Amino acid sequence: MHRFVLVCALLAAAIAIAPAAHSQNYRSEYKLSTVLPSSYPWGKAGERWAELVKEKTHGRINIKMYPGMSLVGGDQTKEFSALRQGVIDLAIGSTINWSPQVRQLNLFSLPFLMPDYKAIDALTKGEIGREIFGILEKAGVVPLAWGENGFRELSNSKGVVASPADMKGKKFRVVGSPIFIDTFTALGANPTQMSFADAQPALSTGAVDGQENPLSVFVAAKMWTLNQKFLTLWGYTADPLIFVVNKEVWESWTPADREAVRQAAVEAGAENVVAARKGIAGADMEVLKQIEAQGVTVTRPKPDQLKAFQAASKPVYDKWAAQIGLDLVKTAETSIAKR
Ligand code: X2X
Repeated sequence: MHRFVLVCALLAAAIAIAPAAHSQNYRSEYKLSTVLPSSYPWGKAGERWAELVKEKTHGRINIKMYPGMSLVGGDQTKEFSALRQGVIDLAIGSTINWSPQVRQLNLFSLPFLMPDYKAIDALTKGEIGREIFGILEKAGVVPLAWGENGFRELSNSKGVVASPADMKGKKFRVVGSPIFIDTFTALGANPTQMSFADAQPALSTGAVDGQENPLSVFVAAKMWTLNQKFLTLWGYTADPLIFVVNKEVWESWTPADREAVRQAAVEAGAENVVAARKGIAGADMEVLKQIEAQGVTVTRPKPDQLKAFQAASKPVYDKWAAQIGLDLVKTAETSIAKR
């Protein structure tokens, strides 16, 4: 009887001190990786996530943002591995930059898969969104929410690009998944892969003629100052962003704090999608007007010109659909058709 009372008392004491002991194990700072700083919607999303987490956990979880890939020596393609290894605690990453480790993320880089914003939403908010989160969990990270970098538009210093013939002989900086090398090669251009940090001096000196990035990035980087005077709105791919946490870090938090971090990611992600689309779609064309006011020639390929880009890149679509997984690609195509 005595022993039973003692055990009960010890258990009660253990339960009473458990949450306190747990949050004492929290680190004083958690490192959040992003490619772009807070002058871009992407970095702004990082700041918001940190701010909302601080608020919702009453300061128990303190996140510091490290933009510019400073935690991985500037190499965007190493972010996912660093996140898995715990060099990075949290990240808001582009599907493109994680594609070298998670081949299914190349889905979003299939040329001309997503014709409009509803198509992006049909993927991220539907069955594909859930499947991709399942794949990321299996890869050892905890995905929480979707954000957006955006439709990637083409710019260059040499002249108007309205059809694949105009791509010939032009050198383009492309991002870190090999599918981009394949696409630009199929379109007749000269692609070369480099980080975003290296792209800016390369454009400025003319080592490369052009690049592709969302308009929110084009504007915030003032790409017209990097000789980018010709812009083609072809919307050939779009990269969503994904909010994730390292698994061990996640498991070190109390269930209530995990929920707070998830909620904060969902809120910051929703705000991020709105910011990424602002001024480039629908009735509000403010960002495009700003770009044109800088003397940039904006070209909108006609339907038959878009078809020519699509036809030229079709072999790349088919090759990569097989690598991504035909079932996943079929599900995506069906979701988009039903949007
Ligand atoms: O490197 C790029 O072009 C950027 C900033 O868009 C990505 O990280 C995918």
